Amino acid sequence: MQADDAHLQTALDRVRSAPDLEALRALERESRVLVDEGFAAARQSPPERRKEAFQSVQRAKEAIEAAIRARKDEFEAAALESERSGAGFDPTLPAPKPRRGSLHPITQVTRELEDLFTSMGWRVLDGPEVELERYNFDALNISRDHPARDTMDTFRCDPEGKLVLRTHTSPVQVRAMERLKPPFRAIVPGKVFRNETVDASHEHTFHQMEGLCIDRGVSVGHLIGTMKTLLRGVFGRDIEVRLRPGYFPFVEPGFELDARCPFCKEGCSVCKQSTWIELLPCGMVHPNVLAAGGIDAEEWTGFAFGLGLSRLTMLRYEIDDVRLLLSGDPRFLEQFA
Ligand code: FA5
Repeated sequence: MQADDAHLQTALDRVRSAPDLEALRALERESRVLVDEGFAAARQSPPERRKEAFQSVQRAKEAIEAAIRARKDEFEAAALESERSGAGFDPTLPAPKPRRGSLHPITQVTRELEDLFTSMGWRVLDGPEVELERYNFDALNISRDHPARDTMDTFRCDPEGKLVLRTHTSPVQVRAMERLKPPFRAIVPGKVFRNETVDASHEHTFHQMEGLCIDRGVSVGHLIGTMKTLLRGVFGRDIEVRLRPGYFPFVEPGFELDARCPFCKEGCSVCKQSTWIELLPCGMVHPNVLAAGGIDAEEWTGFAFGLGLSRLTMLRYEIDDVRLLLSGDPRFLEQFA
């Protein structure tokens, strides 16, 4: 093919009148073959005419490419115009179904517990996730040299270590005492953070729910009764509990509360064949903590508990790896829709 060739004119006419994009693509392939043939013929021409022959094919090639580009632009403009004008749009077609999200299993358990506790006259409180060291440790009677304060366990937010990512929901105990007049009862669901080595049962970021009841004459009996009500709410039936001694500087006496395994009678993998599940630490509020919250320990007493919400959610839905909870994996989350 050459620029002055009648072939070129025909090719250009065909490109300009191509009926659609598909036909244009076929013409594009065809013209490439013709151009290649044109260059091959130019190579064979006598030396004195060769340069001119090459230039002529090159001009033809450029003319065809420009015509193809222009025709493509016309098709694109027409497609856009038809889309804008609404042609081909059928308003009677059903709309695509929106994908519905669902509540995260931890949120579901949290809301159930909030309903349960508010029905018993408890209030729901919140507290900061970035916490002052004073509330996270000092006001809770946790000594300066306690190992929990170590950076191995606690994420610190400033070089002086005055700000930490709260390691538990217990700091809200003291914040609540400062804000509310006794008697009061409150739960505090929320996220906590620990510099942990992560495995199937330990996360660096997990959920707890603090409980705090301050009144006159509060006893361990009130604590046990409240915990049994909590378990009945979560598992839908009465579940036996037992207390073992446990040490936390902010309660005295302190306990670990175990619940009878809700899944078996003789022992299973969830309860590690013991028929008991370690559920939550709890105890009677230490007088030093009441004092730190500005409450007269001579007049007022209280109990507190620190429920591992992530662990309870795992128990409730038989989830075997805590890391799934905050993985954000839709395949996991879709199961709770
Ligand atoms: C505490 O955090 C105390 N503040 C609880 C408390 C409150 C005691 C009030 C007395 C009175 P502990 O470190 O044991 O305690 O954590 C409480 C619960 O959080 C544990 O029983 C467990 O269920 C859960 N938990 C602890 N570490 C992790 C972790 N790395 N990943 C997931 N859950 C965890």
